[in-house]
Amino acid sequence: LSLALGPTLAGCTSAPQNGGTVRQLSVVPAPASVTAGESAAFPLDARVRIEGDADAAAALTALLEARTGLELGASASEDDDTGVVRLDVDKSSGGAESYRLTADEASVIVTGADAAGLFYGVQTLAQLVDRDGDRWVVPAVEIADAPRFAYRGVMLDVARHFHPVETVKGYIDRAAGLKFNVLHLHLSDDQGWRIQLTSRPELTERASATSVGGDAGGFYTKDDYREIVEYAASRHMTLVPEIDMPGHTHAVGLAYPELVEEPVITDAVRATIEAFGGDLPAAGVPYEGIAVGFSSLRIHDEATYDFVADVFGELAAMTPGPYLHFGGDEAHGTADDDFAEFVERTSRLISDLDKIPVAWHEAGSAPDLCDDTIGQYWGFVQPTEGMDDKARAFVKLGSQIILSPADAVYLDMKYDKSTTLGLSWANGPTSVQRAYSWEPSDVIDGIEDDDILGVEAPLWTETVRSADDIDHLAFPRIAAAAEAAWSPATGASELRTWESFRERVGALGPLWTSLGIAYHPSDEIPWT
Ligand code: TNX
Repeated sequence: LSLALGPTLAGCTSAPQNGGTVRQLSVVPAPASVTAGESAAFPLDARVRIEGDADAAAALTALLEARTGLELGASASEDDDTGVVRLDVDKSSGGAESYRLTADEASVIVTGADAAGLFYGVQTLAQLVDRDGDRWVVPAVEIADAPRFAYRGVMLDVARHFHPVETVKGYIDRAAGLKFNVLHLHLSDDQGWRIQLTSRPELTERASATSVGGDAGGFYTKDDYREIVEYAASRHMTLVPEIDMPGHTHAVGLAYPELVEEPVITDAVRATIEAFGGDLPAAGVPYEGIAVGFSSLRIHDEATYDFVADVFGELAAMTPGPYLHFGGDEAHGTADDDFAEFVERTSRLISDLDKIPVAWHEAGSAPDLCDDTIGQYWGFVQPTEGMDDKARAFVKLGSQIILSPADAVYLDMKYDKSTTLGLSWANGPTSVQRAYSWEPSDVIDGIEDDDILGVEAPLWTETVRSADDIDHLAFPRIAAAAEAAWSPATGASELRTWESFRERVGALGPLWTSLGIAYHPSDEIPWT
């Protein structure tokens, strides 16, 4: 059902067409510029021809078929006087990943400055498709769009619960549709090691069988990993593998007991076990609980650095993208000096492999960190406990940070008290409105757009077992993270308000349903 919602994007009004009515132009993340066109809408039917770039045409055909059931071009003929969708790359048309989209009653023209830009234009086009009476249309519009940040990431924790290749591919499609361009995989944690390495076969042989709560584990073979890398690349996403160190390494001890310290049972560990149940971690026994901060690699043993060199050396060779993430979070079982020594050596080792090291913000406390290390901030939107100082340290090195403020973009938080899945440690549950209502340049004093590589939304999986669980927690909040990463800053566009966002997201319900996305039908959103 189409609804007239009055004024549309950026102060424009789209005229009702042919007696029907058209909703506001519902593009998420909000484009840099949108102007409603004067003409009637472009009618979408089986006679429409798609011309130009073959990859983009295939992506668009699949999306339109899912959304409308129409097989475009099925009854087109060359001399037909019917509409054309034209998809091209033109390097001179704008900056990296940008595109332009013009729709009028005769044609839809999408021009990307590169293949990624064209792909994003296609995603926008799929969102614009609407029902007008008994026909499908693309409303007349002119869009010029480009990303605010170069790095727009989602993270999936495949260590707490293992998620098979098909689920990862599904998440890549979902994220790419919202113009994310990085998939960060959290490949190891206390509960399991999830990536096969030829240099260290014992890791997956001995430390991958279980997950949180006694659920089955699993791991990616080297072929699986290649398949994920290639699938991500086909959706213009770069894979960033994370091996978390020196904490979060209990599973390493199942394969190599000589590399890890005895578990350190802090008060926080006890408190988590009291709240959520489970056994105390014990050396050599798979850990199936959700406490953090009890494990550590041995810092003063060269065998540890042989291990680190093998792991990242092999990962570097398997990973075409520029980044290797070495964790560094919550190493409460490691003394401060030891932590600094470890992250300094590991960051340098990764840099010597010609990769860019990435670490959670705690690594910023090390005075001699390799100066190209990217820091990933997971503190709150209003920083506490000096976490902002640690984030600023990366910028002082001359590097940049990725923003993942936990109380806004951690997709594993509950929506409200009644949500069955998810955690709530990050300032209580995270409503969709709270997930939306933050501005990247306001999080850390002294850090501006140039210091921010991008925004990433992590999904930790202590409570997340299936693809539907992922969808339920991610959608719709992932769309808020997409908007923080891609769209103009709050205040720089009329679209960047909660009111506009909730209307635009609400109109995406039918598209998401047609793509099989099991989104949470939050009552904060006016779904249509
Ligand atoms: C914190 S914040 C973690 C993860 C947990 C997550 C659960 C950070 C870098 N680490 O180990 O899975 O909270 O929300």
